[in-house]
Amino acid sequence: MNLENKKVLVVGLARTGVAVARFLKNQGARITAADIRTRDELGRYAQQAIDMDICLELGPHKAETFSGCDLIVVSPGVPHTIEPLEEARKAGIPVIGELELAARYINQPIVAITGTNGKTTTTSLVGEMLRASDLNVFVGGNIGQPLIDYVDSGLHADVVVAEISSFQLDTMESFRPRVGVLLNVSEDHLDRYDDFQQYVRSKGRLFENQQATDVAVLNMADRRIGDLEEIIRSQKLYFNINSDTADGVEIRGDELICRLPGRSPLTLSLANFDVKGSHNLENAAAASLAALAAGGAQKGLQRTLDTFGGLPHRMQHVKTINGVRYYNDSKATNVGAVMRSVESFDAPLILIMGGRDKGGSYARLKEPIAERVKRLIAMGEAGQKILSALGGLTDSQRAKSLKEAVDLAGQAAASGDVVLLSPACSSFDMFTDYAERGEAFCRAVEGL
Ligand code: UMA
Repeated sequence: MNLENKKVLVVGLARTGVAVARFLKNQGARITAADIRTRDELGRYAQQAIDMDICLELGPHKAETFSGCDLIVVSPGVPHTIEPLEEARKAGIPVIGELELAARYINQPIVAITGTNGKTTTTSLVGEMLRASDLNVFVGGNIGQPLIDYVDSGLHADVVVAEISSFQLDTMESFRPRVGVLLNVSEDHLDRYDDFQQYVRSKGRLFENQQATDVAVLNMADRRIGDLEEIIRSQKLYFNINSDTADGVEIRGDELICRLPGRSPLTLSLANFDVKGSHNLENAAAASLAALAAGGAQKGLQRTLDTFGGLPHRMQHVKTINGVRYYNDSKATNVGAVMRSVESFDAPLILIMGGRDKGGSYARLKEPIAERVKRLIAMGEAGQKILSALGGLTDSQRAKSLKEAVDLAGQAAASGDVVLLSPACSSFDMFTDYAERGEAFCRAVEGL
């Protein structure tokens, strides 16, 4: 792809947009970067673009800017259906996302991980397993560092491990992972998709360009994934298998039994795998399959399972105060994630939920809340909707801020209880992102 002197419009100027602009600049393209936010709102991103000496167009998008370029590269946070993009497509202008741009330049095998929940943990595990197998690995994508940074760096990893979101898949064309992992699909991002089916189809696009020599790692227990199977042409390996008739990984007690076609069965121990929740056993199983398929060695996988300590903001134990354990699960931004987290505890729970609603229903939480939650504290824009759906099932109350929610939880908790922040919502009504929300929770707990 020759970008020299091409007029390229970069839409969205946050982490992805800045990285794309930097790459395009190094390729000799003529760049305009457009973002609906103001310079003040964009902060350091606007400054980085100014330092690169590229043309900036901030505020409402202008149709003529979109129609007057050779190529448009969009960030994942920009809905691919906004009008100026639709108009540009009609005018024959190619519109691609950062993932597609990067994929066109990456010649190394890619292990791509998607799913509604567990992506970041699984991506980190695969990266660690391959590193512990003496491979040179780049880990990026939705996990934080855009893949285009890898391309721009000129580095040559043996394997690229990428966390991939549905938003990134919506704007791909030729992206073809050597190993694709689909962990699970449950309701999420219904503020961006017409319905759940559209979201599931978007996830299925991970396998769209795979060939018979590639590998698909799939969750056998997820019915929705079963619906996608017939469109997948690559070799299918399953986790959550419960018989030795399929190829893949069986979770048996604290062991993973891995059966890969043409290889002797191999056993990995989970005895020292210290990350809470049954969903994390699934993440470990999926990661092991993907790492083996990408050239990982048994020793490297085992060492990672023995030492992996989990990630911040995902079922992170913050502190125990007077026998009450406080957990930060700020990354649980949808109902499916909260269900798995709530089901991981046997102790009475005080659950803090809320933030910006994402358009789905909270009804699936009724049973676990009625069974396990002794008090529900709802906050943020979605607070009232959550209380209307779930408030009648247990003691419940509304908090004006996260700090107030933690104070109320601290007052209500008795020794042996667990206080869990697991919001089922995005953070954007009160914080920049889930990490800032999680840090605020930790500070509030420290202040108790
Ligand atoms: N914007 C426009 N026009 C629009 C809409 C938005 O200009 O019509 C602008 C916004 O004002 C904003 C920018 O576009 O400045 C949006 O950028 P972005 O949201 O893509 O932000 P990045 O910092 O580039 O972050 C993205 C991913 N964000 C999203 O998918 C929402 C990050 O995933 C990812 O880590 C990063 O690229 C690097 O690849 C975050 C995320 O929340 C963690 N992902 C979702 C999830 O995991 O559920 C999918």
